[in-house]
This record gives sequence, structure tokens and C-alpha cells, in this order.
Amino acid sequence: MTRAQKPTGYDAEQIQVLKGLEAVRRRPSMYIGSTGSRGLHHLVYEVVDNSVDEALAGHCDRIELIIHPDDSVTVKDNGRGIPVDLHPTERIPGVELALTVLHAGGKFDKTSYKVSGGLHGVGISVVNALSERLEVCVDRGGERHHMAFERGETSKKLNVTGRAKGTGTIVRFKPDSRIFAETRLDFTILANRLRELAFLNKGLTIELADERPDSKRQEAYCYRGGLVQFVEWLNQNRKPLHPKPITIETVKEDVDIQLALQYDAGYTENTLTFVNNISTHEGGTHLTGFKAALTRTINEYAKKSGALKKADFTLSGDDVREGLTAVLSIKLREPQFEGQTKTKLGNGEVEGIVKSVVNDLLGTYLEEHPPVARAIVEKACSAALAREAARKARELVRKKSGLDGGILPGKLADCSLDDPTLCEIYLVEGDSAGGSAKQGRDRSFQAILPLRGKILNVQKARIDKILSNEEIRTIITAIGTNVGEEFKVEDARYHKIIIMTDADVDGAHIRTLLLTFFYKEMKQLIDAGYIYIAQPPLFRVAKGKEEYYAYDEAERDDYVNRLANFASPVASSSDGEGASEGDGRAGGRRGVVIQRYKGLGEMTPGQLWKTTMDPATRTILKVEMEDAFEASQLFETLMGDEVEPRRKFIEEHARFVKNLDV
Ligand code: 0RA
Repeated sequence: MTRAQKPTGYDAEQIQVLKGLEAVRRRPSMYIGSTGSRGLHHLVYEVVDNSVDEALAGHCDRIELIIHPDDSVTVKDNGRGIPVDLHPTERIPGVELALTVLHAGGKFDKTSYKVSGGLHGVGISVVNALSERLEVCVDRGGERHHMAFERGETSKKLNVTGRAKGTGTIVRFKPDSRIFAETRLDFTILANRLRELAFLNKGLTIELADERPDSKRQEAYCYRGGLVQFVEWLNQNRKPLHPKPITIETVKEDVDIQLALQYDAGYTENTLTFVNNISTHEGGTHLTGFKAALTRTINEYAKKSGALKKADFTLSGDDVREGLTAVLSIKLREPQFEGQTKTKLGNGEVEGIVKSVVNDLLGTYLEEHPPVARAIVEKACSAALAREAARKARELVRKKSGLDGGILPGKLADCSLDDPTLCEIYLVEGDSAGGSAKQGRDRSFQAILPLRGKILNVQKARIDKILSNEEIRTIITAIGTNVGEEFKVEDARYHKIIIMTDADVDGAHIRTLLLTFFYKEMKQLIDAGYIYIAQPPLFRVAKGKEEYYAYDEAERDDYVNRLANFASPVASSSDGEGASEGDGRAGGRRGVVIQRYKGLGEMTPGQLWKTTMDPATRTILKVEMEDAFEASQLFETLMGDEVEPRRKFIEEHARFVKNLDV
């Protein structure tokens, strides 16, 4: 709307206002993304962001949140307070303007770092429009001012309710249950974002109190160390290569740049980037500049220090980011957000600015800290060597594979059919179980590959090491797809790859390792639904010629009771071993025999077929990868240095396999 058309009377102004907020109520998703949980929490972020803007402008160092029992939220800050005087051209109080006019937030103050675009920064009026009720208190000029709204419409005009000591703003709002299907806020979701904000804004105190009776709790975040503490927090479960994160803080051409980074002994990269406190998941020009500078600076140091003298290669970006945890947070005046989810920074000028700053300051840092620099360069060089070795190993696998005219592994008992859609391969733990499986199988469509326990050693290895492991190479060759860049899902020789391990800790270990390997190097096999886990029984319960196989203790006890002709139930001891057997086999109650299978090898070929391999009667679990992010987190746990989370994961292993009857 141009100036000339703009209505000038107060009433006309009000009509425009109501139209604006009505538009928000009619199509809330346009403004807050969704009316689900994300949108609901977004309302809180919107209000908090306004307080953080005050902090960024240097006028606020404390923000308090309260989640009330009625699902309303209070956000309180000690900033300057939203202006209460009449706006010179709009002729309504500033606070009313901010709460009733779309995008009015920036109209007062163009000097601070404000957000434009993205989901954030839509303005506090959107929160008002989507709240059953909203109340605002402003302490300013020695007075407390109050105003209230219902579904965006003024219910109590601005008035002075008393005296005020300092300055600040309190906003309390209750998300509208007519708009949001669920109005219950999640403490953890809010806590994570508020903690992140506290890391990103050094020295800012953020308190969160939950006053709902069923989830009463309180947390406070304040980090004097800012991003350094953020990186330390991210790295809490890792082994750092150098004791303190490297940090850069500067302002160049009006762009505030903060960076903290630390390397650990692992192989994964974890770089988080933010623009004006908003996470830029999709990266953008700031990330590009940072990566370019990191690669350049480390290569330069490596050359100067002589580490790369003999080697005739340069360190790649992947090499210098192996084991890196970094947080890059920049603030600038007019960010442009692009990409699918508007989380990619588009401002072209930022790339060069970040690049030159990181080049300069990281270069200086490395010069001044030779031990840290050496550790990083060494790490990157070893990553480069590993990458080269991995390439060669993959080549080797390719050359040895059937496709290149090579031979299939000698240990593989292949099936006779050629059609991969009909064929299955069992990866079987141990030679003895492998032998039973070979004898018990239907050789027309079932192939057997026995594995030895050795592969356990590669659990924490890099890919070149993994590929130098013979068992792994045998698996790859048998499956026929190759790995890494040469992987081709259409070359799979079997459309069911069934992991069959003992039901003990070693078995779980081997299964975990194989899944980790498939996840890292042959992910598409999981996507394609080709990976399965066999379900051998744990018990055989028999009386005379009648026999049953049980897959857990409860089932075992059922069968025992059935066979004992409904005699008194068999007592279960607390270790879960149940009935009366000693070392696995014993005469139970009234002639009932319970056999506990300690390993697959204890089953006869006939039993193995009947219980675990016959498609007509077996159960196999398909390995699913519904949520790649969560999966990678789980695998991170498995591959990481900490033992405890890994042990826990193995115990809860069933979480990422889904029951599927085939
Ligand atoms: C516009 C201008 C000024 C402050 C604010 C808005 C402001 C908004 C919110 C929202 C929550 N807390 C807030 N605190 C401040 C600056 C006014 C001045 O110059 O004093």
C-alpha cells in the first residue's frame, strides 16, 4: 500500500489492523509454518526473539519464561520496554502497534540486528492474533503500563496501572485452542532452544520454569564463554585432540562473526551455523566461506610446517573436517534466507567476509599454537591417507567381484537360482551354525555365508580399515553391489540379506557391527528393504513326541504349562531361566523337557530350517531406516568413544527393527 492510499483516521486504521490479524487467523500456517507442535512452539520463540533482540541491542541481560498450568506462557525481559507513546504517523501507542499491526516490530528501531524472512521475525502481532488472550505489561518511564487482547482484538486499552522501578516487558499469552489442535507445550523442546540461545548470546541469562503440576521444574542458562561452551557441550562425550576450543570473534564490514571449533579423535563432522540466532540448517554463504578458509589455512600450515612436503597431495575439505565440531554464528543487518526451508543464507558478500576473517585469525592462531596446529594437521593428513586407502580398497573389491570376472568367495554356499528377487543370503555367525544352515537350507534360493567373530575389531575403524577386513570384503563380494562411490543397488545378488546371529551379547555385537557397516557404506540396501534379521527360537519345549519352539520366556512358560496338562505353573526364577533345567537341558515337570539354545550351533539342520529359515513358518525382522537423522544419531552412539551409551543401545537394539511377518 502506498502512502497516498493509506487511511489516516483512527477507525480506518483499526479496520486495516483487524483485516491484517484476521488474515493471520484464517491462514495461520502462512505465518508460523504449521498449526501443529512446531507452530505452537514457534509462538513462544517469536516472543522470546523480541526480547533477545533487546539483548542484542545491549539493553537486556535477563529473560524469564514461565509455562503456566493453563498452558499460557509468560515471557519477561529487562529491556527498554516496548514504547508506549503515540507513534508519530500511525497515531496509536507503539505497544498497540507492535501487537496489532503485521510486521510493525521493526518500525521503531532499525539499528539493531533484526531478522527478515524465515519463520522468525513475523512479529509479535502474529502471536497476538493466534492467542485466546494476551496481556502485556511495559515498565518504562517509572510507570507500569498494561494492555490486553482477545484473539487479536483489544480488550483493555493501554493504561497506567502503577509505578515501575526499572524497565522491561512482560508478555503473557495463551495459544488459541481453536487454532492449535494441541496447546500443551513441551518443556524439552523449549529448553533446547533456550539453551541454544544462551550459548549464542554470551552472558544472557535465560530462565525457564514449568509450573504445570505434572511437570514442575526449573532451569537457567547463562554461558559467559558463549560458543566455546557450546562446543564443549557438544563434545562432552568425545575425546578432544586439543584441550580448549579455538575461537574467533570479530566484526568486519558490519558483520559480527563468532566461531568456535575443536577437533576430536573421531571421524564425523558436526558443524552448526547460525545467522542472527537462527539455525541455518541448509548452510549458505557463511558456511561456504568458513569451509574454504579452513581448508586453505590448514593446507597452508601443513605446507609451511613441512608435514606435506613429501606428500604430493593437498588436504581436501573432507580431510580437514574429519573429527571437527564447530559453531559459526554471524549477525548481520539484512539477512536473506533462501532454500527449501528458508534456512540457507543467501547474502553473497558474506562468503568473502567470513573467508578472509577465518583465513587471517585461524592462520594466526595456528602460528601461535604449534602443538594444536600439529595435532590438527596430523589428523587431516591421516584422514587424507585413509581416503586414498579406501579408494584403493574399493577398487580391490570391485576387481575381485563377480562382475569383473572374479570369483565368489570360497566360503559362500551360493544358491542355484539366478533371479535376485527370489534369492536370499544368510550371514551366519560361526562355522558350526553355518554348517547347520548349509545342510538345512533350500539350496535353490538360499545362500549361506558363514562369518567368524573377527569382524568385531573393525567396530571403530575408518572405512579403509573396514575394507581391509576379509570378512567384510567377503560380504561385499557375495552381495555384489560394491561400496561407497562404486555402490550399485541394482547389482545386489539377493533381495533378502538376512543376518543370523546367536541370541547372546556377542551375537548382538556382530549384528550391530553389520548394521553399522550397512548403514555407513550400503545405506541403499536398507532403503530398498533388503536387510533382515533372523529370529531363531530361544527354547525348545518337548514332551514325548510333542514339541514347541519358544521365542521368549513367556512363550516358553505357556508351552510348559500346556504340556504339563495344566498342572501348577512352572516356577520362574528371577534370572529368567524359568523352569528346572541346569545347563540347558533337563527333565522338567512331569516329563516336560526344556532346552535353551545358547547358540545357533546347538540346533540340528532340521530344527534350524523349521524354526528360522523356512519361509512358511519363520519370522524375520526387516531393518527400517525411517528417520535417517535419528538413525545416524544412534550409529554415532555406536561408533563413538563412550562405551556406556553403546552398551545401552545394544540392549535396546530392537528400537530400529520393525516386526514384519514374511
Ligand atoms: C521497539 C522499539 C524498542 C524496543 C522494543 C520495540 C521492544 C520490544 C519488545 C518485545 C519484547 N520485549 C521487548 N523489548 C523492547 C526501543 C525503544 C526505545 O528506544 O527505548
